[in-house]
Amino acid sequence: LLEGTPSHTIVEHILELNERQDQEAYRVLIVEDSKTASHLIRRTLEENQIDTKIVNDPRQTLNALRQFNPDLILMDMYMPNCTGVEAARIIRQHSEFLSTPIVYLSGETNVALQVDAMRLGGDHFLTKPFNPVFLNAIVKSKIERYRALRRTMYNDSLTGLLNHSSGKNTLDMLLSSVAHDGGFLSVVMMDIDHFKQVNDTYGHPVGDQVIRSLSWLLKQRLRKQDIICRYGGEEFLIGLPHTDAENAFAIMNRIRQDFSQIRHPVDDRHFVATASGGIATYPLYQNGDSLIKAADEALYQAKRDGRNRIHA
Ligand code: GH3
Ligand code: MG
Ligand code: MG
Ligand code: MG
Ligand code: MG
Repeated sequence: LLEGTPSHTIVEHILELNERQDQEAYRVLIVEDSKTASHLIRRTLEENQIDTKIVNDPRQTLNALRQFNPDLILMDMYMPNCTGVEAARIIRQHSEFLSTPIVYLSGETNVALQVDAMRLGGDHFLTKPFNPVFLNAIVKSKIERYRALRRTMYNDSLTGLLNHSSGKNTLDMLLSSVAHDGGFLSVVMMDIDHFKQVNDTYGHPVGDQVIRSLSWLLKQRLRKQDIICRYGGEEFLIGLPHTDAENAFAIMNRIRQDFSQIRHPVDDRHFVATASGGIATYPLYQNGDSLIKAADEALYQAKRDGRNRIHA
């Protein structure tokens, strides 16, 4: 019923997971068959700096979700081809849209029917004619909570980077997209050297600061389409699409060098820390797990070779 081509790009997905979403304008998808009503809603939201996309044919909803990646869906109830409730049920069958807020905006005033609609995946019910101030307030508060929820689900709280599981999932998605287009994908495991000593000597909070400084450097140096994940305590998983082993080595070796130059302050003195990395590249390794395993083995080779180095 609502099928279409998947075109929500992987880069947008990573961007959104990479926490940089917070500076972006809120996005609302308006599913509404009436052109007049949808434009009135659009004007109301855009006056509040909310970006909108309108879908007049509800069968285009999934396509629009993938392309526009909204923070919230405003859903009409009665439309030709497909009702709002049917559209909501189909949206909820797709795990990536399981928690996207759906707010009904309908002329339906029968409470029993409103409750029915809410049982099938709705988050709120507003009636037409709507109060613009109230509509904006509901939309903004739902989106704030949705973004906060996503952050706690997908991002690490110390660094803001992808957490372990979202990093792995994103790597798998990136891998299928690279496999589809053809090309390389390099996976890097990077780990801070003798980090236990850093903690033991300077204390855990200073150790945290060292972890933050490496994550900051990675964010500064890598591209927006790259995956940067805090894989474990002082261990980072990095995915570099369309990058062969040689280029991955050059990029990561530069970052390694620059990290070793950072002065970490303690009281009126400072110390330096180093990190090691291992690289494995698709298509030599074919899936996420074997790439991670091979990158981990390369990392341990770098450690055995004396640390503060990248092993490709
Ligand atoms: P190697 O060079 O072989 O990697 O040695 P290492 O000491 O870094 O390795 P090891 O895995 O033995 O120690 C990692 C330490 O990182 C142990 C753990 O207490 C510490 N750690 C893990 N997570 C955090 C964190 O979030 N903050 C801080 N400050 N320390 C952490
Ligand atoms: Mg209608
Ligand atoms: Mg270790
Ligand atoms: Mg370590
Ligand atoms: Mg470690």
